[in-house]
Order: sequence, then C-alpha cells, then structure tokens
Amino acid sequence: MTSQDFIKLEEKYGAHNYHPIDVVIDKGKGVWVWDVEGKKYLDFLSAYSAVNQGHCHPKIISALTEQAQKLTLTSRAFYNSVLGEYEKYITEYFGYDKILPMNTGVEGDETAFKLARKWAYAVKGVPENKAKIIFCEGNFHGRTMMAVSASNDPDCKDGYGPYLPGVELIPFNNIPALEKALQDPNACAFLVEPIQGEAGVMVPDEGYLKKAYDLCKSKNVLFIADEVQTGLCRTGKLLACDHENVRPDVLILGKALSGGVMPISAVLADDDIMLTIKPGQHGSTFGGNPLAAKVAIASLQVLKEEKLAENAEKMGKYFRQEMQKIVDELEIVSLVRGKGLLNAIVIKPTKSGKTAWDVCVEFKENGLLAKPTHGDIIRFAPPLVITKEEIDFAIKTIRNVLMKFEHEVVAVEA
Ligand code: IF1
Repeated sequence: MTSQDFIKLEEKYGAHNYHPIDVVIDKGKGVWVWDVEGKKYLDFLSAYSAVNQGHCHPKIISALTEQAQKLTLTSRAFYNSVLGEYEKYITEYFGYDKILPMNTGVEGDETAFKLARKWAYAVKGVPENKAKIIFCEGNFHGRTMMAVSASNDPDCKDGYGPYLPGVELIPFNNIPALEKALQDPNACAFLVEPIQGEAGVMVPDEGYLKKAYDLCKSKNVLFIADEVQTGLCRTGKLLACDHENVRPDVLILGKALSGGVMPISAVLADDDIMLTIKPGQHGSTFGGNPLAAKVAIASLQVLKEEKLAENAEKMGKYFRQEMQKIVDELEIVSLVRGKGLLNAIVIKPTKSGKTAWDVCVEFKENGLLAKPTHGDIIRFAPPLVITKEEIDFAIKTIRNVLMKFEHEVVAVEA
C-alpha cells in the first residue's frame, strides 16, 4: 500500500475531524520519522510536545514491554504493586503532597477544574453552585465540554452549546484584567497555560506569572497551571512556571509524561486541596494503571538523565538566533518567538494567497514536518534530544523553503 492508499482509507472510514498534512508515518526513532515509502523526515512537531524524549525511546519502550508482560490494568477497585512507587516518585520529583493520575491531558484539566470547585465549597466557603473559575482568551485545554466552555476559539466551540456555567474569560498577559476578575469573592481558581501553545506560542511578559500568582494568593484563589504542553523540559526548564519561580497550587501534566507512548496525565497538589475529593467522587478506569505508572517513571527519569531541560534551553536559544537571521533577511517571515524548544514563526500574506499551510507542505517535501496554527503561524517544537547538527539541517531547510515563497510577499503599506 502507498501513502495515498492509507490516506484514502482514513478518508473513507474515519470521522473528518482532522485535516492532516499528506504524509503517512510508519516508523520513528529519536527526532526522525519515516513514511511508508521509506522517506525520512525531521519531526519538528513532536506530536505537539508529547514526544519530548524522542520517538520510541529505548528506556521508555523497555519499561512498557516489561510491565506489559506482567500486569497492565487492575482498575482502582484494587491496589496494584506499581502505583504507589509511581506516586512517591512523581510527587517527590515535583514537590507536591499528592498526585491524582488520569490519562489524557484534558482529563487532567477536568480533574483540576473539579478539584478547584470542591475546594471552593469545602475550604474557601463559596456558596453552593456559585464557584467561578477564571481562564484566558485564546486558551487551549482540550476538547471536553469543560474545555470547550472555557474556550473562545469558534472552531473549538461553535455548535456545541449549551456551555458549562461558572467560567470567566479575561485577556491573557493582562494583570489589571485578572485583578478585576479576582474581586469576585466566588472566584476560586485561575487556570492558565504559562505559554499559550495553540494560540501560537504566546509568551507572556516577564513577571506576568509571578504577579498573577501573587494576586491569586492575596485573594485566596488557586493558581492552576496547565503545563500539558509547556511542561517536562519543553521550554528549557522542567516547568515553564520555573522560569519565574512560581509553584502552582495545582499542576497539570500530560503529553510527554509518557514520552508519547500512551495517554498519561497527572494532577499534582498538596493535601489541603487534594483531599477535598473523597473516595468515589472522581476517577477513571485506566488512571494510575501499572503500565502507565512504569512508563511515566521511565519518561521522567529520561528527562533528568539526558539533561533535556538544558538541551532545550541551549538548542532553543541557538534556533531562535539562527531563525532571527532569516527573519532579518527575508520579507516572507515577520517574526520568531518562543522559549526553549517551543517556538513559532509568523508568515506574511502572499500575492497568490499561499499560506503557512503551503509553506508546511513544502517543508514536508524537503524533509521537515511542522504544522500551521491559526492560518499564519507555524509552530516549531522538535523532540528535546535534538543535536546542533539536526537544528542546522532544520534551519537550512526552513531558509531554502521560505526563499521559494519570498517573491510572493504582498508589499506592506507604510
Ligand atoms: C488535538 C492544539 C496543541 C494542550 C494543553 C491540554 C491539552 C492540550 C495546553 C489536552 C492539547 C493538543 C490536542 C491536539 C492538538 C494539540 C494542540 F493544537 F490543538 F492546540 F498542542 F497545541 N492542555 N493539545 O495543548 O490534551 O487531551 O489532547 O491529551 O488535536 O486536539 P489531550
């Protein structure tokens, strides 16, 4: 079967809720993937930061296959011999009293959301059914009705009403707006991405997270960080909040917690918050399964053993510096922004109506995989195990492709 055959198969039998780039990946190792025809590509998306440790990392795959032959799932109706070890490991790793294990990222967000409401009624003393959770415009927390209700992206949201009440949206990176929203005594939590990923890698002003955290504390409101995409060394530190020495009251992790092997998410918090959820009040069949527990331990070990935060910091700086030269040289790209290895460029409008999508198709033709977001933004987020030589290959490819679009730029009116 050829790539076209695989694409047709998905088109006919799969729901049409995605529009992928036309490449059918068959194999992956480290930063590289191969299509069914055997052509090799540098993965510059990493499954949206789930594959931080690189594709099929041997240590993570060993943990998976070893445990898979012994025990995979008990449900939480019974104890299993691995979960406690994982809970101890991850809580010590991040410095929290407790973990609540879930599966997908959005389940982590849902869990944090429910936890904040429980805490509002049990601890803060918010009147029943009045709890309010503050979100930022442009957020992305996943696809469930909670996340959709908190979204203001029409693609995510439209046609799915009625929406969940008790959420308020404020502009991102805007301290006065947060200050105002926090005046409501029923506000119980501020749930925020330290860097907005899907919005186009929006990095807030330095000091924003710290100020937001301090404001939340002054109003007895939980600061909840969605580090599903920004966490686990992606931005050059273990957590993006570490850049401002902010310790979230509730921390949500997902994606790279499994190195891209299976859905594993986690919510971390201290006892005064976490213990407001009692037996039977929340859970999941698969959350905390022994297979996931072993995979997550290995994934976290790899981050430290291979110093992936340091590499992301160093390679990210180098990448942005080299990209900036391209931005200065070419008209077609207006800017590069990001932190660590979570970066994006913005493409200018062209005469023929070609967009960031066409640029990504051309990247693919030249052996580099990336995906546009919001029409004119291209996200660059390779696995964190990337070397300088591989970054140089990416820079060369990006420059060559952008050169092809250069003569198409619409002259910008002064
Ligand atoms: C898709 C985007 C990225 C996330 C943050 C929670 C979740 C995500 C900050 C939910 C998920 C994914 C979802 C995936 C594409 C991808 C994405 F473009 F849609 F926005 F990364 F930027 N919090 N992001 O970024 O995690 O439940 O999916 O495990 O197609 O929906 P999930």
